Amino acid sequence: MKRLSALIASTAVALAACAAPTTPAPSASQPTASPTQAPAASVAEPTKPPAAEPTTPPPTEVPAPKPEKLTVLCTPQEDWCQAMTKAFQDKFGIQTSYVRLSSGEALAKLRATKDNPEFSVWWGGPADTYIAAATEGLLEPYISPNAAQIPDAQKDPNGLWTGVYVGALGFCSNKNVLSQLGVEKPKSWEDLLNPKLKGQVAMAHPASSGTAYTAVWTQVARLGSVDAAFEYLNKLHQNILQYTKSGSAPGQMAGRGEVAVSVIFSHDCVKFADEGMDMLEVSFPEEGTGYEIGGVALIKGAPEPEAAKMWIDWVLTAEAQEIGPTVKSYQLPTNPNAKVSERSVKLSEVKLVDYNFTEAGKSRKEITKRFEDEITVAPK
Ligand code: S7P
Repeated sequence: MKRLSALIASTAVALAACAAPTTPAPSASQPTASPTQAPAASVAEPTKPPAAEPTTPPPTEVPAPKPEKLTVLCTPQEDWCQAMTKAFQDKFGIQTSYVRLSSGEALAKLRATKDNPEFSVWWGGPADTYIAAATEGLLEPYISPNAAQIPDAQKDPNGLWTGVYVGALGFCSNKNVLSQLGVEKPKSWEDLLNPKLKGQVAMAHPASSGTAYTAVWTQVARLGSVDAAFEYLNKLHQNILQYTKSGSAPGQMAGRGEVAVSVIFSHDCVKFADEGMDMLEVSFPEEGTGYEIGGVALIKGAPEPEAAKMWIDWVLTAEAQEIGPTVKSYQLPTNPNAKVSERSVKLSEVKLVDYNFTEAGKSRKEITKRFEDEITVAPK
């Protein structure tokens, strides 16, 4: 039998060598096209083997080599980035590293490195910044087979980004500071304009932070126009102590008592409270609040495209989406089969504005520039 196999192999090699140069290499599913050539099996094996003997399996395609490493552009909290990359590395044996950047910084990095990308996949951060990146041609479409499980409203139909979690924006206040100031916890956007809160409110800068951009677009959505949103933001500016770079940093400022109120994602407030800042409390504006769809996307020109696709496939699974709560990241999973933590704020329990992610994403550049030109420089 061994000799028969050797004969088959050598005959197949000889026939392949004779083939015209444009003919693709023969494979198991695609025999050589030349009608004048007898199929290799009938040349090498003129007689049928006895029924009882196993037949020689047809040659199979050589599997692609396993990817060795992956570099992730990671936008959520540092400890979640660590937990996710470690779990992926342990599961697939791919050496996985990450750099954590806020959404706007991530977008700036993708722009700056578009001719020679450093990262293969971007994970986390609100979808509007992914839409901004896609508009600039910085992302590569990839429809994961696992994206079928994700609701249509939480993914791009062309696979430019896919939702991995959702969460609502809220107010994260320090109960002690509020009581010292004699102010109730805020229940409306108008409450943030209370003169008693002068220098007592913090949020991030929308150019660097996806959280803050969500807060800005929320004003556009609830007030009906960009001009009306900027009128509100101008008034709010009077009470702002600081615009931070990272979206969640204002929650920690509130936790340390540096301000009374911060505008952050509600799940980040719950995380900080669970991590020991237990004087923090979440509230929501009665007019309605914005929310995020945290995304994942393949980066155009990714140096490790196969590993990046494996990452995307994996982060859409219930298993991967259940890692967040192990590090007190309580965003809601987009995979309906993933368990939801009791500590997660359910979107159905909060009044939401009609948040148009596509419009928000396409307007990002213009709105963040206007914020820089009109709000940050405005006198107090
Ligand atoms: O901390 C988790 C989280 O709030 O971080 C993302 C956030 O937008 C990234 O930070 P920046 O605001 O600094 O861009 C959110 O997607 C996520 O829920």
